[in-house]
Amino acid sequence: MDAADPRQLVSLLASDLAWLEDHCRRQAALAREAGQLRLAAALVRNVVGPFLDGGASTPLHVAVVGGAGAGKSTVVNFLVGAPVAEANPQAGYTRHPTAYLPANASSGWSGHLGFLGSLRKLDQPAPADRDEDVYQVRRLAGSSPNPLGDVVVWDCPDMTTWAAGGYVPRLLEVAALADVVVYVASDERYNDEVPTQFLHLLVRAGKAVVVVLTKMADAQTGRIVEHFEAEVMNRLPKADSGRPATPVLAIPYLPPDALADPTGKAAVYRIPLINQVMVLADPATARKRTVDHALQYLSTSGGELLDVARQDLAAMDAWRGLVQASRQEFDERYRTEFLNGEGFRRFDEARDRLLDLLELPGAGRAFAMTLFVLRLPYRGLRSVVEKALTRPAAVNVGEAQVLEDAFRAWMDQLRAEAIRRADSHPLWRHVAVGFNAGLTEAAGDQFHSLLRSYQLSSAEEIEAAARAVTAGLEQKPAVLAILRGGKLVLDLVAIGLAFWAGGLDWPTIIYIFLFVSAAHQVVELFVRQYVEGRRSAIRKRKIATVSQAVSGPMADWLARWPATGGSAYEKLQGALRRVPDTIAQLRRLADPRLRA
Ligand SMILES: Nc1nc2c(ncn2[C@@H]2O[C@H](COP(=O)(O)OP(=O)(O)OP(=O)(O)O)[C@@H](O)[C@H]2O)c(=O)[nH]1
Ligand SMILES: [Mg+2]
Repeated sequence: MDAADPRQLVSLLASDLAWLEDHCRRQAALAREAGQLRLAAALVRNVVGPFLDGGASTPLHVAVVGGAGAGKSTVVNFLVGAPVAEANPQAGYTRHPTAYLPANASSGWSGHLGFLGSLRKLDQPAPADRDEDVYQVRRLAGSSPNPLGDVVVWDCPDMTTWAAGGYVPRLLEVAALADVVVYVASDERYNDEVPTQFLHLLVRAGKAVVVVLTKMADAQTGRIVEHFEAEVMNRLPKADSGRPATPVLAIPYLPPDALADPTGKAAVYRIPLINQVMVLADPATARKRTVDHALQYLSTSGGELLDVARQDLAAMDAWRGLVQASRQEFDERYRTEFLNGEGFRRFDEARDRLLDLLELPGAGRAFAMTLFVLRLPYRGLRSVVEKALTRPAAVNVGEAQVLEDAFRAWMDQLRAEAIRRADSHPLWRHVAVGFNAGLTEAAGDQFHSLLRSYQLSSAEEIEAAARAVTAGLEQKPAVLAILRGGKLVLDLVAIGLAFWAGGLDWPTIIYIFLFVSAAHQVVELFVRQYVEGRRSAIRKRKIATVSQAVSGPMADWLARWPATGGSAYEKLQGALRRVPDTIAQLRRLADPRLRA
């Protein structure tokens, strides 16, 4: 997979992130996370993709961002050195990004696949308040050379709320593209929450940032910068060695004629700004830094980006947990309703066969028959007692029936629980709806196919286990001979004891009846014990087999169900699995070129 085409990797990662972003946008509480995912996807499409494609010749990009009416368009004019961007007293006037570039610079960079995502390039100039997913490229007419060189300066819409799904993504696309971000905040709103969060995000994403505070009274400049440093900058993630420090500049409230003449009357404010941007927009290093930081951000915050799926994963875990818990109830029901009442009569036959086997064959048969006759009174008496003591066995419901009933109860429980939790997370609703739309039938089909193969193997297994009770002995004549000999000795001892106790008198007859029966009873006890052991072993085997061959695979099937059939959860799982992997691959592809 390492040899994968970078373009494929870029579009795979971008589409996975886009899918996650879309998934977040459906949940109002995750608007900010959706913004982060958009920024990540835009870093991949606008920065990493062109770099891997060999886009070294593309110009540097400077994006001017900030809250509504902060003075972004005014700052753009300072940067390009002419009042070209429409500054407007109506806050939130600029609604789509506009790129300003020198008259004869190439704009071929905008043709890169996936560049600026869903934003369409306008062919004709349009007013800055056109509220659509578009961007425009305007060439500067002026002949005065810009000290910044061939940089592209972007005027952007504001980001006063993350939930402005319509135009915040337009801003994020350009912010991701930028090699330098100029963050503008006006004196009365420099502390606003959302723009500040946005600034944090940009710094964490490794962007080189210049802060410009605007519109304060001249005398207030120092105080406001200080306050901004304390309130906003100090809370930013600390700059590490690889990240440039963030300078903070101030442009006080200027008269309109100064605004209209950035290179003349406003030059005293423009020059420090240009200088700071020039330091960060060094053509030799800036692009590699942008790419390197983008990849670094993607690698280190990949996990955090995927955190947006935390609730979905928790809901999936809860579903799996429920399936497993109810599976145990299924097993338990099989045990109590079937196994505990099931006698496995084949083992009674096996016991009788085993007793029979211990009797002497051939010439000894007459002796065995004699003893059999001697035991008749005892046997008769015992069967009378047994009949009186044992209650008739309850009719045991067949195994298949018990399994069917337990399965139906299992499904009913899952369905009831899914309906009960339907409002807590979309996954439960998905399952609840599924139960009304084919899940019950599909689960039934799955269950019956598991049941069929289980039943085939199960019948054979019981038969084989019952046969094994005697088969082992039949194959070992020596052991059988020893056991038969033992039984013969026991019978002879019983007879001997009878003579010893009764002498040659009539009570001996009674003693013989008694002792021979007692001896047989002892043998029968051992045989019974042995066969019972076998019977309970098969019981254990049965529950293990049902669990392994029926309820286990069934539970797996059910647990997986929400993430199959092209559902959102299937895509979610796929995206979660792929994203870290794809980022790592892109990093490996980019690293040698970044170090070159
Ligand atoms: N007089 C004066 N007006 C200023 C100054 N800076 C900005 N403005 C005015 O404030 C208004 C907003 O400035 P813009 O540059 O349009 O602000 P923006 O951030 O681009 O605003 P949106 O695009 O609407 O979000 C405009 O009418 C500017 O002319 C200044 O220093 N002096
Ligand atoms: Mg504007």
